[in-house]
Amino acid sequence: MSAPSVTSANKSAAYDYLIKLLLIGDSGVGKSCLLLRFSEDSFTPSFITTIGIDFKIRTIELEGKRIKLQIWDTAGQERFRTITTAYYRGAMGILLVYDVTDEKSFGNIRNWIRNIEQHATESVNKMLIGNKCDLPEKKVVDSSRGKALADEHGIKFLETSAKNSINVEEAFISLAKDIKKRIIDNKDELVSNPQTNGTQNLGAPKPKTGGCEC
Ligand SMILES: Nc1nc2c(ncn2[C@@H]2O[C@H](COP(=O)(O)OP(=O)(O)OP(=O)(O)O)[C@@H](O)[C@H]2O)c(=O)[nH]1
Ligand SMILES: [Mg+2]
Repeated sequence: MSAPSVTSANKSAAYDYLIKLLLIGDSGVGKSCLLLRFSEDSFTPSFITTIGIDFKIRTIELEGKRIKLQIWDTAGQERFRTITTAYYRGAMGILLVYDVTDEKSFGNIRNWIRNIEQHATESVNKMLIGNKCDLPEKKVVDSSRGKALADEHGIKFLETSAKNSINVEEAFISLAKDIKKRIIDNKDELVSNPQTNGTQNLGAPKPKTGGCEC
């Protein structure tokens, strides 16, 4: 009988903090592709629309701490709205995604912001993402308009390409950094891993072990 190489206790101790992020925006803007690029560094040109909700995990290191990012990918389609809005409350950060080649998806960002105001916690960190910047010939939403909308709401803005891997790391990591700063300063909702030596337990629930420990 061979001994297990990694116990579940060891696995759960492999990070110091858990940060929960959420991707929202119209169907087809590239939310799932952004997440696939960030979590597995891959891209697929075929469109497989998300049914309800999905998530992926990636652990990063920030200032000497291992941060486990649990990233929830919502379906943009209207028919899943009840399911997807139920996930807003648990999010510490939200990426609002539009497609730079699709005017309507940009116009709808105001509706998505309203949804956040109604369903997320007030302090949630937000970031505006204009995806598909690898298609300059099809671009209809000028960068200055994205920047102006983000400034209006006091949030960060980046144009990305899941296809060509432009600014994808930057977007997720910049948002994670802002959340780490906000929550460690306020010492409220950040989920610390009680099995990691030397990490403050900030009083949040112990993360589950097994199943999705990647
Ligand atoms: N050119 C280009 N195409 C992209 C990019 N990101 C996504 N796409 C394409 O856009 C289509 C939709 O991408 P998805 O990631 O499935 O869109 P989504 O926002 O998750 O859509 P829903 O799950 O329906 O909400 C797919 O055909 C992708 O290949 C990008 O950065 N550049
Ligand atoms: Mg999707």
